[in-house]
Amino acid sequence: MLAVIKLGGSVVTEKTRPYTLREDNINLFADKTRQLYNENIEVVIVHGGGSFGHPTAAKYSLGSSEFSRIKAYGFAETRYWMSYLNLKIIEELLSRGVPAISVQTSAIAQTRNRQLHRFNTEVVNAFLERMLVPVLYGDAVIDVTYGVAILSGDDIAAYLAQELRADVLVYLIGSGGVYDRPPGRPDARLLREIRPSGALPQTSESALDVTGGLRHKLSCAFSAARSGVRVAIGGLTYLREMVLGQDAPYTRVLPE
Ligand code: IP8
Repeated sequence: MLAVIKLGGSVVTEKTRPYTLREDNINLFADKTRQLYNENIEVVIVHGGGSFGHPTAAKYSLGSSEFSRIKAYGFAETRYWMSYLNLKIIEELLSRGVPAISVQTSAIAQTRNRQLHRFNTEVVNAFLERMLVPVLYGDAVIDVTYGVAILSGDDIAAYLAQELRADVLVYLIGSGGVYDRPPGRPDARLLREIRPSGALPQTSESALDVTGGLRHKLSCAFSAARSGVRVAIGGLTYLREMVLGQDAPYTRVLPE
């Protein structure tokens, strides 16, 4: 069984406090991944930028057109912070005996018009064949139209799930699933199912997000679901249940 897990930036970092890790969640994620790995479930991890990637990319307007010397520096700084965050996650997995291997996204992916254009899936597959756990991330990448762009981990996870014919794609998010209204509100209700033809939930994303937040995540999730991958969106607590398709409080993404 193959699971592609997108580990949301808001799960592993404090989204409102720049460059701050959520170490408790990183540890819990590593514990749960060890359990899956020990049950011979193949895992590919893709993490988001959280308060490491997004503020840096925004500071240098990496998503806008016109490349410049200052953007070159911003590209390098964004890459630095993403590598830093990636290594923190890898460290915890390795210390639990999980053979996690960092895959530098910008070395194997490019965009055109800010859409995924080239991606070396073979290298990810070759790592899987050798019982490794590849850990990729949303990243600053070469864009053949605009010079550079930000490629979201949400796109990478959906793309890989389809290309590798994963059994399941899980989006782990800080709020624990998709709600009918902003999750902080007392009357907010977890949606147990969501489909593209239904109304999109209202969100109140205040933290800086250069890649489009929940709306973008849902469009990636729907495209994977339409291609036949089972897709779930939920919190870290129920990672195992989502991977195995068991009943628990999370959101199932239906193809139509
Ligand atoms: O948080 C964005 O990845 P995401 C990565 O998965 C950067 O959208 C560098 C902001």
